[in-house]
Amino acid sequence: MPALLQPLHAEVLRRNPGEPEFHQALGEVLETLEPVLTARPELLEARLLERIVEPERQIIFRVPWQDDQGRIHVNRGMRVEFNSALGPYKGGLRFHPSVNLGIVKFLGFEQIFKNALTGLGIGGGKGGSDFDPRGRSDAEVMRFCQSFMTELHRHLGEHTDVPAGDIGVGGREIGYLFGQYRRITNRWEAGVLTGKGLGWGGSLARAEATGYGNVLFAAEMLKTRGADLAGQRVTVSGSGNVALYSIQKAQALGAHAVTASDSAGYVVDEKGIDLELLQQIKEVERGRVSDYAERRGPSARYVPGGSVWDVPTDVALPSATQNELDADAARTLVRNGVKAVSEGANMPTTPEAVRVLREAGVLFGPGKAANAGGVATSALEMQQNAGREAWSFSEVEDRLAFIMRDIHATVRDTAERYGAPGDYVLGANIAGFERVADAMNAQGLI
Ligand code: NDP
Ligand code: 2IT
Repeated sequence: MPALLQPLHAEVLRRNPGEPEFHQALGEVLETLEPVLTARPELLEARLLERIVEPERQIIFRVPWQDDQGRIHVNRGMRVEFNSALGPYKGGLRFHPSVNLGIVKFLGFEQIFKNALTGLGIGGGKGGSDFDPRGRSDAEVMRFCQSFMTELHRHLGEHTDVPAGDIGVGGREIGYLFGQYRRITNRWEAGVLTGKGLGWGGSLARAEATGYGNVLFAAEMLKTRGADLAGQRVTVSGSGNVALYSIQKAQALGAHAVTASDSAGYVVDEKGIDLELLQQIKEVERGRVSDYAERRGPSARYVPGGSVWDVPTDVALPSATQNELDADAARTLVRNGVKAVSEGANMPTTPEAVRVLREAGVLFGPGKAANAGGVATSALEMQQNAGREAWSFSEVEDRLAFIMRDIHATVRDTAERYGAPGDYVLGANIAGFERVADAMNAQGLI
């Protein structure tokens, strides 16, 4: 940590005890900001960073609900409204038993800079609950979502705070949440949530956008070294929204996507993942990657437990969860000749692993830049809702591709301008920070 930022760092740790993921996300950003604070003392003087690290508002609430047997459960709901200098708070909701305030804060903090990088006028926020949807019936998930929204609705609005999906929150959950918001408010306010169904205000290509965007980002990185994604071997972790559409786009661009995983294990399929089969199992049956291996035949091998990063690859796309790729995994990837790692998930690579990759000269795309296609397309959904329009798939996809190329160029140029060519982490953090800090500075002491 640069000496200049040590007091601030210590103060944030003191004020947010027991939140290791938030500390990690904060540390990763602070470590890269010295060059911009030195070059632009007005930002230091205005204590912009001290203000940005403190959420504008944090909401924590009780979510009582009844299961199918009539038993009563109580979960905790959260929304951290981190920064609205550039637009309404924007960011997903995560339903997973591991969710706590520190995790929501880390995600909300990352979201500020990610959303700034899209250039689309969205602030940063994140929310969720420690509710575990695994094994719950549709009726139980609906009752939970209705109870969750019964409290959260008063904090939302198309100009105030606009949630979307994240781990454990997909089209089904957004539907139940939207229905309850509409009942309570008596407003058909499409722009209050994104990731909606296509028949009622959703955008074509939103479901695909995060995975597609990350693959486009990886392709842009490879291009800077004269390489093409076509023909490369690609490994993907996870088997949810981001993973599935990363596999689809990688295959469409001529790469060989050979893995998927979940929290129980991974599958490696030397013939390439059969996406139709995996989608049927994951999206329709809500099954596991072990089911895929069973049904796919001899080309697929299921490895229970274990690390998907043991599989040799050219391009690795971690797309499951935070800290899933550690220093050992990074060393294995390097030993196997990996060329690029691009983060579909938020903070999947540990700081030590990032160092290992950087020292080995591996291209590394941080999630703030690489997975920004999802939230960017959420902003395009809001734009369509505001104009009561529905754009074609190719229109949305073309805009997404333009945005991803623009983010890549911005991040690269920023890294170069601040004396660290090729450092996408520094470039993304500084470019995002400057946009937010400049807006806050212009808006007075906020
Ligand atoms: P999904 O719920 O659709 O899928 C999550 C996947 O990750 C599942 O395969 C799940 O396996 C696995 N996973 C989740 N938690 C763990 C864990 N603790 N250990 C191992 N595996 C785990 O979520 P998404 O695909 O939407 O999100 C994946 C990542 O991408 C997250 O980091 C999210 O924040 C990030 N992201 C998502 C965006 C979006 O638009 N959806 C946008 C940008 C980033 P299992 O079923 O076994 O839990
Ligand atoms: O991490 C993320 O960027 C998301 N989960 C998507 C957020 C959004 O509002 O679309």
